Amino acid sequence: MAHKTYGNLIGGQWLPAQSGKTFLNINPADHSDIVGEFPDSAAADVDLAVAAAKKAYATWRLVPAPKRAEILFRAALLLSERKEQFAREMTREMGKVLTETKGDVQEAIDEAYYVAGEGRRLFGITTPSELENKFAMSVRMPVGVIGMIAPWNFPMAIPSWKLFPALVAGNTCVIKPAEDTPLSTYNLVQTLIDAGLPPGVVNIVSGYGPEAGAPLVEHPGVRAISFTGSSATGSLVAQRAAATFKPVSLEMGGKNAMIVMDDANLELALEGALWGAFGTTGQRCTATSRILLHKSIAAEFTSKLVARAAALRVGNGLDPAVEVGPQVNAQQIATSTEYVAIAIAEGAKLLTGGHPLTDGPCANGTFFAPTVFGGVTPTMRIAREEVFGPVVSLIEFSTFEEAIEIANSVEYGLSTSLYTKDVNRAFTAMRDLEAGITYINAPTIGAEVHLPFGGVKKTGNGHREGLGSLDFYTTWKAVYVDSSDKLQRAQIDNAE
Ligand code: UN1
Repeated sequence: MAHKTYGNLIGGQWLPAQSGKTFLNINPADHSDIVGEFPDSAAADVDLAVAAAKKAYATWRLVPAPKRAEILFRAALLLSERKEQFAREMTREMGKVLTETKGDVQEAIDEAYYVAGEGRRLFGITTPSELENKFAMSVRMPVGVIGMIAPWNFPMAIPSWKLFPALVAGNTCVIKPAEDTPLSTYNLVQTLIDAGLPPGVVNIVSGYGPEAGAPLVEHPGVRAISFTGSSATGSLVAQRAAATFKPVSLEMGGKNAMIVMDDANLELALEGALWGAFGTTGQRCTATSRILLHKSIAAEFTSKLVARAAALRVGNGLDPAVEVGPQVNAQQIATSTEYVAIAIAEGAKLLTGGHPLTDGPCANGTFFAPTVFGGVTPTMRIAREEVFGPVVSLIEFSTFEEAIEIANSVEYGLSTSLYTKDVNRAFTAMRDLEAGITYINAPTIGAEVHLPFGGVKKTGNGHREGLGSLDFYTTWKAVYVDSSDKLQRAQIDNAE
């Protein structure tokens, strides 16, 4: 079947890249399936998109916030109607299984309902003035044009975490979707347009990081950047944005630990481990990539986990029997393969998997066998560095305190989890695990949109998506109204 060619969205028009260049979006489960052809954009396209966003900002910022929010409510309804179709297209471009891509679309729906409610809040604070007949208040103002760089692992949910709060607050946007998954951003934005979003309020520039992402970060017309991706790229983004003093929100890597205590419900922990480590083929920044096992349950847990991991059905995510889809591209397969070699060289014990899958249902794509390493020690690279694939490390410990110390010993701090029935330990872990997210008796994945999402250390730079995102997409303005009809001098006229 002939594939479809998509344009950039600039000021409401679908335009090819100025250079005429394109790239193909290919199904990672079946390389003969071309999902679409997208503009391979560069600085000239970014310039056009930023100009369109700037123009639209002049009127969008004046639309009352409750009216802006109504567009999001309508988009939520449309997304619900289109959920099945968008999920199928997302599985085709990204690979994860259909139940998960439906969850990804649902996360955008949840975000729309959550943040559209803010249209009638966006609360500021009024406070007494120190002077008579003077009124003091603080209001949230939009920031201006926001540049957004999105990852491929949550192709609709993560763009929605960025676009929706930015829009309700009155900003206009230029988004660069990941080159592996542009279609889901197109589907999301087309839905916003169908819900009534005016031209130019959201613009899409598709392409690669160095050619299309870097000019967006550096553009003087862009007031802030929201980025989700690797810590290595995030560091470049922050450094380049610093030259124009842009605020940057960074959501980056993780090396998320699940701690299983000796009193845990082991069957529950096992289910959680499989879902946390191999859901989304391990390609979540929240993926469970280290499982810390109390030594008294380690042998039993390990043998059960290995058996279950080896039995997972890997294949095309559109097949309802499949539990684990492909990795998104050959580069990710290369990274997983490289880390397997590193782990073996360090002395870790390969218990199952450890290689690409190239036969049967996996013959035409980029698949990797669910992989479990035992005998991992906390100092090994496989225990410290993000793989972003279906590879999990098992580490044994003797005491709860030691487990917390191991969990905290990495440079990342996104998500953590503890399986125990001991309420005292649960509360100690909630306090002492150095991470933006802690789960008790649940794996490290499964964040809900209305709680803060983000991490500490190398995972982030202090901003949060979900609860807290409006702090990034608005700027505070203090307003003083003096009704005294005379000059009143703060700090001076009322002083002793
Ligand atoms: C990610 O891990 O890259 O918490 C995002 C979760 C999802 C979002 C994950 N709701 O697992």
